[in-house]
Amino acid sequence: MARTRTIDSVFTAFREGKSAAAGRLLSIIEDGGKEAEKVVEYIFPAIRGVCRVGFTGPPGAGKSTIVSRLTSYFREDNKSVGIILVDPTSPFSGGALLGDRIRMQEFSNDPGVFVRSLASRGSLGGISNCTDEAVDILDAYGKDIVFIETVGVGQSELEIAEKTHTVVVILVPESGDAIQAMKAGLMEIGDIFVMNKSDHQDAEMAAREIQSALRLKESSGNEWSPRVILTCGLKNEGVDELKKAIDEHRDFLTVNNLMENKNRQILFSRVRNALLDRLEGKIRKSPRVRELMDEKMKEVYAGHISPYSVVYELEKMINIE
Ligand SMILES: Nc1nc2c(ncn2[C@@H]2O[C@H](COP(=O)(O)OP(=O)(O)O)[C@@H](O)[C@H]2O)c(=O)[nH]1
Ligand SMILES: [Mg+2]
Repeated sequence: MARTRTIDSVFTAFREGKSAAAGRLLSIIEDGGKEAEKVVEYIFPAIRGVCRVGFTGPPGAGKSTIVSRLTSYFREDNKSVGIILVDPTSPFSGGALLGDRIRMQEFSNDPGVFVRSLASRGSLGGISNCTDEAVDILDAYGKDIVFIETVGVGQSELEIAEKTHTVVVILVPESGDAIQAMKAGLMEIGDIFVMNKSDHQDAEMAAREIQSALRLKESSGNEWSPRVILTCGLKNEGVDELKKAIDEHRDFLTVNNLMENKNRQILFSRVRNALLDRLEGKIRKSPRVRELMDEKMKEVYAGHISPYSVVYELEKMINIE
């Protein structure tokens, strides 16, 4: 009872626009479980499909620097901004969290900016990260735009495209990023490419490389042609141009009636990913699956049956047509 009252009072405070309540809801989401489901059910009717911009690229490319610079430009434009930093606890990202927190601190006295870092695990499905739910909260909270920064390691880089309206890929000249980006599939997902650290001598050439790689895959029709923008996060150069490109991409989606479609894609992949996460969790935890595997693997080890025959049998047991 006491618990129910507590969460209801958090909802009330949230409706009144209290940022502490938004923070509390985000923590509940992060913890997962039944309480988190309740928050999702409560929030969902209030979401408006807020504009989401994803920032991805290798660690150290300057994503956080650019995101905080951009935030200032959007604030000058009177837009309220939500910022989600995904996966700061990843073993790969090490000290990213501390650095990001320090960088974003400049907004701590601005009620128009809400910054939150999220651990990648422990959400509704038990496995997936809870970025979608966190964006819902910032959406329902009334933010005009939400920035999502990935740590830029592994899957998170590509997943961001399924969660956002606009993807900004941030690269740097020094590490052969252009080639890495092509290999990692980043060229396919970027709406805007930022070559940051333009104070480095190779920056212009690296930007041209990206430009020509894009030209190779450019298709005809009225599709968006990805932009390439040179920036210097340290000196705040080119960030105004990036702001303009983000606005233009949103206008492009709106004018061409693509917003609705994007919003549907975001919801569709969200349901699919949550389902896959949940199924995976169930399969991992299922004692029946475990038993059957223990039993059958002995035969696989002995070379009597193939690994696939075990898979087929497990599949039959789970029984999804
Ligand atoms: N030389 C140079 N350094 C930059 C620039 N932008 C950011 N940095 C530095 O690069 C480092 C990593 O930046 P950060 O924003 O944390 O990168 P993230 O890991 O992609 O979020 C920091 O030390 C920044 O100060 C730039 O334009 N030029
Ligand atoms: Mg960062």
